[in-house]
Amino acid sequence: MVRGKIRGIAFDMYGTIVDVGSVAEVCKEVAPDAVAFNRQWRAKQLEYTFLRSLMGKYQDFWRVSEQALEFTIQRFGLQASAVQRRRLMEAWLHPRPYPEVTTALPRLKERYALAVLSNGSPRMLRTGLERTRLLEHFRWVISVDAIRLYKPSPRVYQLAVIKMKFRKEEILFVSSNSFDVVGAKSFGFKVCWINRTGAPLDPLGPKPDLVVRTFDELSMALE
Ligand code: LAC
Repeated sequence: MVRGKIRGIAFDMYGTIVDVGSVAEVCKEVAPDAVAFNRQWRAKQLEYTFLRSLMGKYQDFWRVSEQALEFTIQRFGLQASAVQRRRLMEAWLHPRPYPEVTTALPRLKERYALAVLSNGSPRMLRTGLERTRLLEHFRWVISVDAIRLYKPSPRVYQLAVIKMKFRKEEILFVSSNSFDVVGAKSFGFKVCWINRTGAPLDPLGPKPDLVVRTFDELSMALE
């Protein structure tokens, strides 16, 4: 149970609303083990966000993803043409929502003001949400690009407080990414961890208020 009044819900995008695993389908074009390739690509993408924030050398999530792709191609000893690289990158503009998300969001929208708070660049977020027809459910689409820092910097979560104009205790932050859950809880949000796979939580900080497997379970827990 989440205690206290919640007025708004801010969702992480990649891995939470949309399935990062869907990018693996395009990876089949260049990599024999597309799942391993995609996993490495995603891990490097996140690692580069942490490194760039620490170094104070921000580049947007599209560029970071391109650099992570470059590393991954080399790490796997693969060849990829410019056209194949472009197709791989464009998979981030055609994300696939988790199945229950499309029906759960309209229900949540009836009771709460909804936002996306993501590392994604404004173009990636807008295109992805338009193509999945999810854009209409969100009152705010907030990209870290506005402050040129990545999650889990507290300044990213503060950005949502500024845009949504609720107190941080009135915002429920929802993410499937463990580092994001810990970061948001450490900042002071109420937090729900969407743990679809039964993964362990990174033991770095405070625990989430709520742990569920799907958006449907989240919706039920808030009733
Ligand atoms: C995001 C990353 C964490 O959407 O997936 O912010």
